[in-house]
Amino acid sequence: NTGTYPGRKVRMTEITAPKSPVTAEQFADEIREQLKYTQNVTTEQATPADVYVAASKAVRNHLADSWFKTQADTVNGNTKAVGYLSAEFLMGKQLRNALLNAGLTEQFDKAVEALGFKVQDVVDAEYEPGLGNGGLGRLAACFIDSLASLGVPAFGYGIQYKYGIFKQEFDKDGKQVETPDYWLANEEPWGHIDYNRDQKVSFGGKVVENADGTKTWQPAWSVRAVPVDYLVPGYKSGRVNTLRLWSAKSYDEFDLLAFNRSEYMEAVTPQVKAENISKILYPEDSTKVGKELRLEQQYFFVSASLHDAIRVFYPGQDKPDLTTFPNKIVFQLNDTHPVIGIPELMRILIDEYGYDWDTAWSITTKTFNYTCHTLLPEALEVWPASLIGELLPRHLEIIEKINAQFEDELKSKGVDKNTIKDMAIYTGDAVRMAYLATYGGSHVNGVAELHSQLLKDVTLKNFSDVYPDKFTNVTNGVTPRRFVKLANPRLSDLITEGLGTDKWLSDLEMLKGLEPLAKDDEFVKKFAAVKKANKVDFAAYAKREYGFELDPNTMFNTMVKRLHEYKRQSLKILSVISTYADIKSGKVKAEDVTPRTVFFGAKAAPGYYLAKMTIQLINNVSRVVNNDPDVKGKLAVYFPWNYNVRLAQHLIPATDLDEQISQAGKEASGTGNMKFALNGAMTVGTLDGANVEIRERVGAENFFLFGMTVDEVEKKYAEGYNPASYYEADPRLKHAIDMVADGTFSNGDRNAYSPLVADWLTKDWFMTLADFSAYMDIQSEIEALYADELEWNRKALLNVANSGYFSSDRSMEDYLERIWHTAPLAD
Ligand code: H2P
Repeated sequence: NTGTYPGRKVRMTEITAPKSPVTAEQFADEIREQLKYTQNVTTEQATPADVYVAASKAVRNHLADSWFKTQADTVNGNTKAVGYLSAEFLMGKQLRNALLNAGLTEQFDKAVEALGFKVQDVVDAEYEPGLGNGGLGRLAACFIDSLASLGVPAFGYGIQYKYGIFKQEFDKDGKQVETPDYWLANEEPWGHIDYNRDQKVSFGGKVVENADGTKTWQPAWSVRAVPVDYLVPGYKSGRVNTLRLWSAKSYDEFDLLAFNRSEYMEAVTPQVKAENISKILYPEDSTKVGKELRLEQQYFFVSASLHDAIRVFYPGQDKPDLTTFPNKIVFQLNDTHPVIGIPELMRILIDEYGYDWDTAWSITTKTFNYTCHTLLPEALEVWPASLIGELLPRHLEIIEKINAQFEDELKSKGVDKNTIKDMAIYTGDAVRMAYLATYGGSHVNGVAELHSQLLKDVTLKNFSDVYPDKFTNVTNGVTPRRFVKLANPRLSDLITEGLGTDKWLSDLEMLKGLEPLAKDDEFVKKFAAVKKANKVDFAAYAKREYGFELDPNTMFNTMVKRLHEYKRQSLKILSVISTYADIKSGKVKAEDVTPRTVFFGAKAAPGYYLAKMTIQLINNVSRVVNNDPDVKGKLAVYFPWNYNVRLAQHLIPATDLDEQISQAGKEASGTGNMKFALNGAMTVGTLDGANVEIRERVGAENFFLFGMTVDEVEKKYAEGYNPASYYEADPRLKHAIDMVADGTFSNGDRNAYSPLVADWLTKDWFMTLADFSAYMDIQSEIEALYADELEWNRKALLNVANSGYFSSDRSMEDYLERIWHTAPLAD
């Protein structure tokens, strides 16, 4: 059923932010005051960075009353709150978003000018916090934005890493170099450290049995979890929620005895050990190193958050009735990272509050739900039991008991012995966190229809057979405030003009109203002009930030996402090489070439060898292609380093063609695909993740589909996949791979990429080679359409008109209805 959609299920609390809470003059005064009394500089002495801090604090002050009121209503109201437990929140810059939601954008712009500064300089002074790896962390940020905008009481709970995702640079050979991202080097005006709401989190030690049979955990060491609060202002909802990120501090700052013995390093060991916990965000794929620290991080933020929720909802109560806990707050486990929360809540209830096992279990299962974000088995965390035993001995006991209860339950349901063994949460050696989450919570969801189906059919099949009602789907979404309104003001204005209202920003399905305008050539031309102007803007940005010389008259073709083999950046770069060869050899006539600028943006996990080599290859293809006069004006390749939310906000609105080319059955959802469609890019993609739903909604004729389906992929694995046969069969592919192997992109060094080439020809687990021909073939279709500017833009506009479903507001409504069973606060 595509084409007709139910209207909003949850009505947004239409509290419009006061039209003009202050005038520009008043806001300028507020900035002056902040400069004077908190920054302690005069307006004359102030730098743009000072003004940025002062303005940010002034905006924060404007949101304070709504924040307090929301907190009070959250605790006192009878609406259940949502706790979103996530190891990552990739927030992006805060100032513009806060201004938008506080209704202060214009006042800010005018005030800054009046103070004698350039708006751009002030906004640029904000340093983006990189507290996430990619889509998973950015999704969490979109979700909390939507919850606040819907007026749903919610807490984001996570970690305030001192170092976010590494800063990416490229060396002279095009290799990725990682440097620490010390984002807190300068004053950070958004997070408020609340030392008085701290929590103690303990580790190690042993469990002793008391005379009455109860257990006492005697931990070996503890750290202090200090919350840093970020405001999460809703758009026109009058609500401001809280993102509470925990920072680890030591209880023993300093060992004075050791210091007095001149053992200066030893003296600070406990401090270093404690503070290491929130030191750095783990790159998702590095599974080998630092397992212990990663588990410490997970337990640290989850334990602090659960205790915090009890503090918030039962203020000042020594013996709260925690059987009501699931009526106060429902916790969403964002992937397996916070799943240790299940045994932790059991421990809190039993050991700290004296509940019996069955009561504790009933509370716990009602409290948690689990979202899975992957189909790659290696991304479902499995912890060595020995590690859990060492770090969290009481939790290991509880997990064992949960597992025993689970086995009994399966037996009583008639599940056979072997299946029970396959389903073990605790294998004796290891703990499978995804299984623990599935059994220990009420619902499990995937993040797109296809993904949720594959979870049921493959990844968690046994569980879905036994507990079919637990499984559901919630397709991901993105916030239109950041990714359309802030990122693409020109398009936003045009949409508002087309619809005659700006209400679409809180009811994105209204974009459907643009559909008839796709028949109006004048409107389509305006739409095309918006894209063109965005490309010109991006060219200026790329010149300023990266020194690139871009030609906005070429097609802008973009692939941005974490670097991973399954996402298949290799497929894109091989096709670029093939096109390069064809243009250079004259196989394609100059007049038949569609001039293109190809952009890559991607970070590779520091320990991921082939991903890093792919980056090196892309950079060197870029170097060779961009310096070759034979293809000048026809093909260019750019890899702006350090892809982040800020760059996304500039690049997405300027893109004509977006690449979503993962192997079918591997990308859980994708959210970049949604951002591009909403910003009027066409997509070339496989039938994978949310691509399937995007294509369904925008129409097959407005989407460039290619490649194998999930079933075809499975069949090929079963038959035995031989990548070399594809290399032999398609001369374009053979030529492209040969060029990588013969030193064309490594100054003649034939060994530079041999591991990559060997992998392609002998393994190619994600079947890049098998999809290459289909990918090349669809390019001619793409180019034919691009030649017809009006038609291209008509289709791109239809993408915008039919992508309203992909708002994270809609995702939140689905979670509310299918999983959380709660609603916005009453006014
Ligand atoms: C992951 C998945 C994406 C999904 C996203 C949010 C882990 O993000 O792979 O398919 O859209 O979570 O659910 P990413 O690959 O971008 O790190």
